[in-house]
Amino acid sequence: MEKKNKILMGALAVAVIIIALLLGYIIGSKGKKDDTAKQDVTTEASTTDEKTTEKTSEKATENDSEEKTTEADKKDTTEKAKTVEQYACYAKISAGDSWENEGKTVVQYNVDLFNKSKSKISDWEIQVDGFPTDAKVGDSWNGTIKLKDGVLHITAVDYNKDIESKGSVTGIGFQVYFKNKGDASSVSKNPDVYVGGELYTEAMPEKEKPKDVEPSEPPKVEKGTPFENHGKLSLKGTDIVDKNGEKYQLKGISTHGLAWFPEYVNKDAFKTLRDDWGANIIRLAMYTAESGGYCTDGNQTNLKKLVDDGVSYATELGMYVIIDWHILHDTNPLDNQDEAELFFAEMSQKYADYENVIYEICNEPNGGTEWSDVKTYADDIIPIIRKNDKDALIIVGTPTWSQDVDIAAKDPVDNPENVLYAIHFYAATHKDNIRSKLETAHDAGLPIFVSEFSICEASGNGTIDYDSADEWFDLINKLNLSYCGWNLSNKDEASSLIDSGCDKKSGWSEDDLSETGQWLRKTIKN
Ligand code: IDC
Repeated sequence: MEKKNKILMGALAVAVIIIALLLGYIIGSKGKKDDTAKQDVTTEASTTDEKTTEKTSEKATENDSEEKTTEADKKDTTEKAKTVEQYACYAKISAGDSWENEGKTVVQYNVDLFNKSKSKISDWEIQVDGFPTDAKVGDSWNGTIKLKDGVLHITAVDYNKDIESKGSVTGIGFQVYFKNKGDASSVSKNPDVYVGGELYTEAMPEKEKPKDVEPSEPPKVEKGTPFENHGKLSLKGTDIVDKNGEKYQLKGISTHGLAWFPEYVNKDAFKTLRDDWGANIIRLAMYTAESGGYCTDGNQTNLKKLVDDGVSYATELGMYVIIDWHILHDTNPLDNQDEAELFFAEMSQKYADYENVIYEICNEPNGGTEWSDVKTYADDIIPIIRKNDKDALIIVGTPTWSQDVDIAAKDPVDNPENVLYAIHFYAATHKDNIRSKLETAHDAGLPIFVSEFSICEASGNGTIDYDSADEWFDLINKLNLSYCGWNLSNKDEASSLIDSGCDKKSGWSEDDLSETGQWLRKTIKN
């Protein structure tokens, strides 16, 4: 009897241990899975396995809450989008126009592919899932499009097979015919990118943190200067107003590329522009992608020193000053967004206590860059500046070399306080059609800044059109717009303000100025 009991007890103990071990295993592996999912969202996934886990868990969430598009769902999508962007190579898809045709719903899509990795890629393929199996592809451009079993495959056409490091293929477009209205809603917003047949999973290096810089103490401001009289500026409707709430107009000059004409960043030059021309603002144009650009082969330390010097001189002279992130060849501000984030974090920390500094966050988006991309960029950069500088004026560039203010007016940035939008014109090229964009946007209540213009052709050279220039200025003055004329240099081109035969770096006489220079001086003075 005794022995039997002992055996029974022993068996029971073994069973308890086995159950405990099993439970432990189940709990443990569940915990592990949750951790992986969490990690996928917050840090870069580095192996194919991790990405698969992430996809499965995402699909599960999608199915669970099919009907409810709650805040949580939205968050889930943005978090996924972030994860996708952490891959060195990623694609973005956006649905554009949609219409009915022969009983089908046609949706037009745009896809952009970015290669942020350190190497050139070729043999790429983008896959987008979630298409109904009965959907059909219509017209397409800039890509070879195939739809098979609900997955859309995009491969290169002959001219866009190779994508350089930091390069992109933008403007891939196609139309899809859906049998039922609403079928398009299942299309994935996060395409997968394959390179050489492999899912591209090379992780981006972790984002660099902005350098902590000491806020600079503003220098003493000269008496009787524009800044002393008008102080901190802000927006009231579409108008810039001064510290007393009175309408104010900024009138001034843009430097040429800081890297190319650094000698004009000197205090006497700015003083001449203030005292002899009547300018109250200087724009410091720092190219990001041309030769010597901040994000290409430029010396960042030297460029930042030029910005610093420019800001100091302008501030001592009681002038306002724009720090211009001069994108041009880098057509889409998203291309160098990481650098822009670091730059504006640093600048806004440094100049947090200056009340005369204005930030222009992307000179001229172009090359088909859509407003939605510029807005995405602006909605990321503006909060970075605002963290340090709560109320400085900020200027946002607009598509088509800062002409499409009418498009921006339909969908302004998320935090519009003290934000203006750039319109740029070159009077001999841009006439009524751009002026009417300006009026449309202004009528819609959009605050606008003419942060760059000249009176010659869009090349910055060619003939001057004084009549068109007059029409522009009638409108500028009627709408109380602020402006900066391009460019402070003696380069042999029509837009340069100093005559190409003049070597003086300040104290110019009328004869030292180019035709454009003479015109602009007169215009500002009046
Ligand atoms: C031009 C300069 C020219 C320089 C060129 C570089 O005038 O000397 O070689 O850039 O690409 C803009 C741009 C501005 C251009 C200017 C004239 O913002 O950088 O400057 N322009 O082409 N938009 C419309 C015209």
